[in-house]
Amino acid sequence: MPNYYQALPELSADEIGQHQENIAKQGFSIMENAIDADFLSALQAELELLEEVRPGGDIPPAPFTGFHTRRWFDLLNDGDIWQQVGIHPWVLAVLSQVLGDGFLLSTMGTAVIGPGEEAQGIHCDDMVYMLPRPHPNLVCNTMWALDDFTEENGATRIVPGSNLAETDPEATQPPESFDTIGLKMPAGSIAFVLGTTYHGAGANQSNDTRYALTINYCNGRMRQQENLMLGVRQERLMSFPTELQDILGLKICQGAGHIFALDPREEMIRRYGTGDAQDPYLERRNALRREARGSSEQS
Ligand SMILES: O=C(O)CCC(=O)C(=O)O
Repeated sequence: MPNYYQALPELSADEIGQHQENIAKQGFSIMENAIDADFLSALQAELELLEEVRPGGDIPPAPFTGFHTRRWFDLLNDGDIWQQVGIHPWVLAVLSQVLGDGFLLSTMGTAVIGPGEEAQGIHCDDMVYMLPRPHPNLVCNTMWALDDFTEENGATRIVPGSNLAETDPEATQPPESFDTIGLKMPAGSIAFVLGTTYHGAGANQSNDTRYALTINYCNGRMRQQENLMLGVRQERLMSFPTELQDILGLKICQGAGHIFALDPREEMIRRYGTGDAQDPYLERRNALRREARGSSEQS
């Protein structure tokens, strides 16, 4: 597997500061040229593979998550490329300023939106924690544009400055009633969307599918949205890059996350060694997931 970040220049302190300021003031910030052409085509190929092994995505059609949208999760059990997705150097550099030391990867998903999909309800990604505002930054999502994001194909809708609102949006309010802008950006861009920012996927009124990833991070003291520590097969987890292990939770964050009061990795290495990158159970897990999807659609 090539290292897709080998040729990526470092973000300067000024660039990091600018993204931090944009995120604090308007709730979002866009980084163009963050994913190069080879990385984009490798990710496209991976999405095609997912369609083959788990057709239609991992969750059944539903109003909030969409009727023509394919969302795959548990991606760290899939191709090795997902390990790189979790640790984009520009993303990590900005997030360490936004979420603080010890932040975690919270959930990795796809948002592959087909033609005819209606606009998603406007929401905030940290509503999952149900904490009153204002509160410290708990969540920051990153939207990976694998295609150009346009007004027509469902670019994410954002309410600029809503990260400073005193309350979360009402779930019953129709998306059109919010004063949104489209997060227009060229393929290869990554946008930060703060957990308090009002947003939702736009309607896809084009004839093409909009391909995107949503890679979401949280403050190190919050529970991860996806059960990544249990979900990733432990032997495989121990073969991941240290940086990824750290943000999955294999690093103590201000006293939280220990095993036997020690860095969890010490005990994990004792139990599982330094890892086995091969995944004999992957096919079985994909078959089980297909079966579960099939029966949930029949019921
Ligand atoms: O796909 C998008 O543009 C936004 C996705 C989103 O906000 C979500 O799924 O919660």
